[in-house]
Amino acid sequence: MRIDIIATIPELLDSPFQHSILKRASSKGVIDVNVHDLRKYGLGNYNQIDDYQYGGGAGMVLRIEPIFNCIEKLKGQRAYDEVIYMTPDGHTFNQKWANSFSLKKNLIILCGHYKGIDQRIRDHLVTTEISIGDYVLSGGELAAAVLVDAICRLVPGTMNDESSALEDSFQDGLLAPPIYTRPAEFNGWKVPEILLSGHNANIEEWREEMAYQRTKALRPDLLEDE
Ligand code: 6GU
Repeated sequence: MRIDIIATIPELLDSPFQHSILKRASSKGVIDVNVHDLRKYGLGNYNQIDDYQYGGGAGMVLRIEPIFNCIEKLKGQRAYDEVIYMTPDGHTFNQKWANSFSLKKNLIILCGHYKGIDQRIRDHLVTTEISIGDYVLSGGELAAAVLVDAICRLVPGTMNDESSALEDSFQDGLLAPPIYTRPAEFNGWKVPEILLSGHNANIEEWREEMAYQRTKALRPDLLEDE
């Protein structure tokens, strides 16, 4: 899988992609993440990427040409499944979106900044608009890092323990059950007896029940959704 991220502050993505799962994924060659600095496609001597809005109003708007040129260049090199625009007014990202994107081959993720981007980019170049929640970030880069992390860990070959992605909260529509490690007792706080029993079938049943109870208590909306 290849992901091309178009960013106005590419430095914001350095740290996330040099660590953890994403680093492992790219060093294994399973996932190839490329960050493109929009300013390299800027106009004139000052590499201008933004401008005042027509009709007045505070805040600068990203211009069409640099984004168009960057996307066209990429599209000239390979076919893309999606051009995703990160924006607070997009579809709210969740595990279903992550699953669906993880099945794609080539993705472009466009990060906005300032007031936003010229609407014509959204109308003609973007295929899907995604938000990571109901709050406003100053740019799309951190949101893109969240998206890429959630997607990458679903691509086979990126996780050490393949089955663990399947056991995540949300993957089956439920929150994950509680987990424990040694010691079996600390400060008088005990690990549930059943986990020490060695009865795998009973343990599995207990985990399913706990996942259900937790979901019912903390996120009843997940049970109503289906
Ligand atoms: Cl994708 N972008 C920005 N700027 N703010 C957000 C967001 C995205 N998702 C939630 N807030």
